[in-house]
Amino acid sequence: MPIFRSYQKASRMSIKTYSFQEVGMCSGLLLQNHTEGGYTVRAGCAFWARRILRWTALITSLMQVLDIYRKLILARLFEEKAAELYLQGHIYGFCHLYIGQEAVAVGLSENMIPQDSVITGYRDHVHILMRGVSPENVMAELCGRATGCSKGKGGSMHMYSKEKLVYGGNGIVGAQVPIGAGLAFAHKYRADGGVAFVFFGDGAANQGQVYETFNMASLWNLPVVFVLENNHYGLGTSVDRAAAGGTLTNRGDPFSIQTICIDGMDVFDVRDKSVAAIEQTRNGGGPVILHMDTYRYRGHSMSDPATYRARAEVETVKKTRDPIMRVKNLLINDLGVSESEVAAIEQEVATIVNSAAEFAVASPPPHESELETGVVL
Ligand SMILES: Cc1ncc(C[n+]2csc(CCOP(=O)(O)OP(=O)(O)O)c2C)c(N)n1
Ligand SMILES: [Mg+2]
Repeated sequence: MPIFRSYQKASRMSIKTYSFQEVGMCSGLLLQNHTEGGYTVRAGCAFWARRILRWTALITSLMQVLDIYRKLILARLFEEKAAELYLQGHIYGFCHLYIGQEAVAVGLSENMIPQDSVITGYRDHVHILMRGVSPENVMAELCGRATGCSKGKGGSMHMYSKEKLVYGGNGIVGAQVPIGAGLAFAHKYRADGGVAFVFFGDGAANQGQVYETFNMASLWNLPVVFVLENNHYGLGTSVDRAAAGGTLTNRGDPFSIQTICIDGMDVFDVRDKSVAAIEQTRNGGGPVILHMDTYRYRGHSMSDPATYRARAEVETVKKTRDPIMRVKNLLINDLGVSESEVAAIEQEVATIVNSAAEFAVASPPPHESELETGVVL
């Protein structure tokens, strides 16, 4: 990252002095002068325009990295708070945490547009947060409160938002995949520019309905991005014991669906390796599979002590591949952001998460009159 190193001082100075728009406008003006202005001014302007454009790019990059870090921290702290509320008895039933896998949902959210729809399994808290549903509404849903995004009737596994086009939160393994193809069909039919992001796990990848869906999605050239979150375990069974063929990265081959292999613990790999494929799908190129090599730190759900794997395995992943640690190191070691600036972001997000928990716990349960609304009887 030499370009970052050499300009880190300039970018850090600039970020404190100018807003992104100010610097962008300034460089635009200088470029205009360069084309229209007199001889002497021209040379100087071109020099400064180039410099400012470079600074603008750097500031944009730095701001993007800071924003991504904030999102990763939100995902991690939100899930840690959910675990705390579960143990305190505020959350009932199942609660599947996303700790360790944050880079997948965060990185892909960078490439989504508001018209896109999202559907996933039961490990869904972070997916809906990344679509912009507030931490208050998601935490309230976890606690089964009327202020939750599914009015307190879905809980941990069934997060929905009509406004943000999030279609759950589905408890039946793999069931979201054909529904996701239906969402993609709707995008195509309405020509609304959206694509359907369909998340599913390595366990779900052995389900028959997934392959019926691949077949149809490919035949009908649907705008669907299949995101295979391979966290290496389906409940307590490792992918090596559950999936024939030694890999999940060729599962789209019989249907002529391209698979892109991505390090799902590296948010920039997720963002950058998926961007072209998503655009291709958006522009009529048909479905694509993004294979995310990721890992969950906790058990399958809050009630799973995860005794089927060695503690050392988890510790090694935490030490060598943690998605948050990677971005923190980039910020501090390569982009010149100080440890206290990073800590301030963490504190700011912790405050948001704490007040979301307070909001959720203080919210009322759903009213009796809601008993038969929003459900198919
Ligand atoms: C059709 C169906 N079969 C079995 C189950 C029980 N079950 C719940 S979660 C799970 C494992 C799924 O693993 P994976 O798809 O890898 O997702 P992850 O939990 O790792 O995110 C199973 C078998 C279920 N919910 N639905
Ligand atoms: Mg899994």
